[in-house]
Amino acid sequence: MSELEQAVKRLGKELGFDLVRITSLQPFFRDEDAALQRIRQGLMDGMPWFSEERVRKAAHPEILMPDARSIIVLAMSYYTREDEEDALPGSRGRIARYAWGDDYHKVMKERLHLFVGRLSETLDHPVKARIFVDDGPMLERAVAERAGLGWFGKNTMILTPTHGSWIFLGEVITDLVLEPDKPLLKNCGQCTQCIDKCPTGAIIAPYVIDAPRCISYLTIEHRGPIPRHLRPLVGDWVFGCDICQEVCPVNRRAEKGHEKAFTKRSGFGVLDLISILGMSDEDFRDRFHNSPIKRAKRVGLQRNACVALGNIGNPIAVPALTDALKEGDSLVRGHAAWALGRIATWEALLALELALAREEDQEVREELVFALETTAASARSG
Ligand code: B12
Ligand code: SF4
Ligand code: SF4
Repeated sequence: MSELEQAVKRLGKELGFDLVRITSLQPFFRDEDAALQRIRQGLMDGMPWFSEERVRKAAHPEILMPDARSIIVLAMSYYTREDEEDALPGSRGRIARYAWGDDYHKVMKERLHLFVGRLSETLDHPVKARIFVDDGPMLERAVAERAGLGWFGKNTMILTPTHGSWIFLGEVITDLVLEPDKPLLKNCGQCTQCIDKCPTGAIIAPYVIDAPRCISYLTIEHRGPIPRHLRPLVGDWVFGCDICQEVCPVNRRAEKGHEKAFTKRSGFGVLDLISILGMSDEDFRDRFHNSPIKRAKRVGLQRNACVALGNIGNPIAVPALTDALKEGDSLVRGHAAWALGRIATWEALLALELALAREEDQEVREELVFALETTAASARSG
């Protein structure tokens, strides 16, 4: 490694990145084929922005910046300290760890701009660069794998020897001529923990996710109703899912991260779902300002809260769900009906009957009828 690569890596570390590696602009043929195949097989359905055109650009990074010579890939750990949680027992919804702190897009992008600026100062000439953090045509995990930052786990996460998979990735495409690092020759061996423990069976083969079945997709990206057959499998997750990372043995020895922006905000590890149901748009904006959770939007998070409350099954949630059935948006009313049907106390059934008498939206009526019919059927069989 020459002085230039050493300077690049030193600077990245000084700015708080935990891992810094380099790769070339060679095309990513295997990943291009895999991604195109996923799209064609419907495994990326619901994310129209993940298009064939985007994959082609991403797999041939020279298109992104014609005079580029290298890609620097930088990672930051978000595996930070955990605190006690204070949500009410019986109404706790889980948030994926990556969303416990500030929005990583902003934090990483600002830091990467600083990195490029400092690099130009250090080298005493302007460095040409384009920056990516989960927001453009870049196959970020393929880049990280080839740069030797980590290896592909069977859950499709990049696993790093030091920080496990609890990392965010960012890339700088640059005109600097840098010596590429070598890929790590590691893999998961015989382990299949993530595949076995995924509640929805979304990891349909090693290195292949059926995104429309993944709880992370369902609770963050998906708009509209959550397919009914998947709702019971979502458990108490209301934003993202960490199961295939929590069960991963590589993550058991992961070092903690140091980035303050990613430390958990108070009440963000688990959310109190009853208070979520009563939120206005303004409350939502205030509470989730500069948080990844804002991506779900108020209605999406309330929909998710209903599903989780239905799965938790605690009658403590019945009054809040009954209010949501009266006052929520139609998407929320439909999911509140489903949740009340699962809880199925007499108060819940009464709320469903009363709602059916006044509800005009056809889809919500259908949810109400379904909830009442399934509770009646289970009462008969019980
Ligand atoms: C779309 C997307 C999603 C979708 C689809 C997930 C998916 N697997 O594609 C959804 C919404 C479900 C999602 C969920 C999550 N995501 Co996401 N997501 C992305 C995004 C924007 C694109 C990913 C992509 O290109 N998918 C296309 C498919 C085809 O790629 P792939 O699944 O990685 O599969 C590769 C392998 O199969 C490989 N391959 C093919 N054949 C073979 C054979 C062998 C032997 C091997 C080893 C590999 C291999 O080729 C494929 C292409 O590279 C990236 C950011 C980016 N621009 O890259 C973030 C990104 C991947 N997500 C990230 C995170 C943190 C998550 C979540 C953990 C969030 C959460 N806690 O809820 C979950 C994890 C779910 C999971 N197990 O993947 C991080 C991952 C960091 C890491 N350590 O890997 C990224 C990189 C964002 C970032 N900048 O940090 N995500
Ligand atoms: S994030 Fe959850 S649902 Fe998605 S693949 Fe991993 S374990 Fe399965
Ligand atoms: S759980 Fe096992 S198979 Fe899955 S990513 Fe981790 S090491 Fe690989």
